[in-house]
Amino acid sequence: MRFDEAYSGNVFIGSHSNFMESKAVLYGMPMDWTVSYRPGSRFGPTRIREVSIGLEEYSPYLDRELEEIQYFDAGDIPLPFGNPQRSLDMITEFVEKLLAADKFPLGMGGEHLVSWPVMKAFSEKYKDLAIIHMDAHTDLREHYEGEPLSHSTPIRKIAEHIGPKNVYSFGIRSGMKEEFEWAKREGMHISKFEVLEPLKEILPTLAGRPVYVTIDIDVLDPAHAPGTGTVDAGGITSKELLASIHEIARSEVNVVGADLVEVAPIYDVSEQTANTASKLIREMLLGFVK
Ligand SMILES: [Mn+2]
Repeated sequence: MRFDEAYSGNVFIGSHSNFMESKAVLYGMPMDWTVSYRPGSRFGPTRIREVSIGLEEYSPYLDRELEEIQYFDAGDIPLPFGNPQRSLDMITEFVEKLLAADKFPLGMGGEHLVSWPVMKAFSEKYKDLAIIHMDAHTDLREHYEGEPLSHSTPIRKIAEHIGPKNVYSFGIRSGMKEEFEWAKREGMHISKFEVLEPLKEILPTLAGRPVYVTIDIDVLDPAHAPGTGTVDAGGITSKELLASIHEIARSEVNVVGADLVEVAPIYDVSEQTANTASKLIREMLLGFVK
């Protein structure tokens, strides 16, 4: 499995050519085999890279350029179609190598289930890990129609693995009553509907801790990001999501890794979703990689 050779295909703008010299590694997890509604997120990473050509390498928000952080685009993990367990095992193996090499992993989904093996690998390296999760959906199901490997279960899995009190969800506006009740009973933080304001209150309590940030593009309102599998009205603006990333970047938390998932380009002929995602990836690189 490739992880340290220069990727010969389409790469994200400003990618450094040398793995060894790079602090951060961008990688794709093109999997959508367990989605409950519309598939298509397997094509997210490729399209996010392609449209990144339209971005500037400089961020006026952070006054920083991609050149300053030296990141390496490793391409996509070649996941086997229709085999979720084998796919998750391959993701685990890949991320463990990046963590062993002391790289900052920045992942692109794919459906949200891909974040589960990634967060689990981080929890083995960082004992005091906390999760910041932005999403329209709770993702706290134990299973979907009897299937525990589902894109509606990753947050439940990591919450049970590291303890629900270490997981902080923001922007949530959809889920079963039982999921919200489980979170409340277990002491897991859920901010309904809003992201930026509750984040400002929570971040100081996480100062100094290793934090993994997982962002589902559907935290955005469908008006801002229609290109996703499970759209849900009433979300935040892209301006608020950018401000939230910058709030985390400027805080005292130690961001150790992150991902952006569920971009499904085929549902958005304007390509606004992929273009927004590529800007979010740039800001995550510039904000989170120190
Ligand atoms: Mn999700």
